[in-house]
Amino acid sequence: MKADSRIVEAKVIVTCPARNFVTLKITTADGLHGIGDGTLNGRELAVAAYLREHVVPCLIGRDADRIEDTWQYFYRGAYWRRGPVTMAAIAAVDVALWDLKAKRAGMPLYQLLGGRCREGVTVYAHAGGHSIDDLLESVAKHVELGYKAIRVQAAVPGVPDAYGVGHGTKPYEPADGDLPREETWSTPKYLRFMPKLMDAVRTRFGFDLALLHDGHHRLTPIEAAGLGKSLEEYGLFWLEDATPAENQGAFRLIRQHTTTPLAVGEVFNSIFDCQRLIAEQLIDYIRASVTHAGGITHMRRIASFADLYGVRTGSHGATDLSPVSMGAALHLDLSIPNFGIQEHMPHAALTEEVFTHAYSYAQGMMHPGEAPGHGVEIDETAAARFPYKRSYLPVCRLEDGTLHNW
Ligand code: EZ4
Ligand code: CO
Repeated sequence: MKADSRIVEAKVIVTCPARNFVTLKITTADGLHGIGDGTLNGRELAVAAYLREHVVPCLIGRDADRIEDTWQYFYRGAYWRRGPVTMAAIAAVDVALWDLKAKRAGMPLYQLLGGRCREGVTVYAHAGGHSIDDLLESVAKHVELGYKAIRVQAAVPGVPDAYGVGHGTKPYEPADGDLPREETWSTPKYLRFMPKLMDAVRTRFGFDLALLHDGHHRLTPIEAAGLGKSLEEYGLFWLEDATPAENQGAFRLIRQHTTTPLAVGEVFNSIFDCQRLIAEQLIDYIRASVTHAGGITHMRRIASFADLYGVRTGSHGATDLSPVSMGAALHLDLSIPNFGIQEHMPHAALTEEVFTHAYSYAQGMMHPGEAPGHGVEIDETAAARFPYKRSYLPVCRLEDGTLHNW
């Protein structure tokens, strides 16, 4: 059949197999299709409407082969630039087009991106516990599964809702409320507890295991500096989201006080969110993701820029990014020189009923597989069985009731 890359259909699929996902499926005149993820946790329908009402009409008739031009069309052409909704919508288009182009070329996406730079993608898993002992068991389970890098989070004595710990025996999955759940937080209790936690993990597992920790934006810069300092002897792989980064200069203060490596950026949507952080070498890992930062096209730009300053990538890979996002991320991770690590939070079994994927995990590493495109497909019949369900992330308050960063 003669190649005809004109876009004839673009469909937005919203489905909730264990959690909500927004998927864009683009079909070309010669019958090929590509899919992209546009999921924005807790604000899913805003992206779906943005795509349906404002993006899809402009896609019909465009040449799917013109990926960069299409990116520019939706970024510059919209006049209103950046923002999480816009950039997730652009990402959905961009990843679908890269998927299509790689399928058309008959190669896995990483080949189209320049080929592999390494054997596989080192990933880190989440361990969590209601106590230090509980956490140690969770770490042990992940070590058994072959993980070489593990994020450790545990309940903090005296704090009802520490970040990163599941409810009851359920795994940690924060978007669980029909309305936002309210959590309570105490920074002083957390800061006193953290060295004890890390000490217990190092005592049991030694120093070969890479340990990561997520502060989830809850500290001020000076508190973050203190935490980094108090954890130096435990040799963390990174301290994540130590403080919010709207003010990029805030990281200078942390940097001046500690050699604990810093990672930030899972909520970033543009290269301009990390321009200073990278150029002034205030961070070590940039956590932007394919879905939330404008797709493969924009993530490649961020990664290349970061490479100039010795900053490596460590993309967000939570379950609120769909398997499509994970597939795309793994192709990018494999093909860029300054890859650092990839977050891996396995999806629920129900999610995997709707999304099939060529990527796989073994012995602490993932590989995107050799299927043409990014290797992830959506089963639309299965997707239709799981209608959208409104769910919010929690909000966080200090003990005196002040609204804080979740
Ligand atoms: O809490 O994606 O590092 N991972 C994280 C995530 C976030 C969720 C929020 O939706 O911080 O687990
Ligand atoms: Co995080």
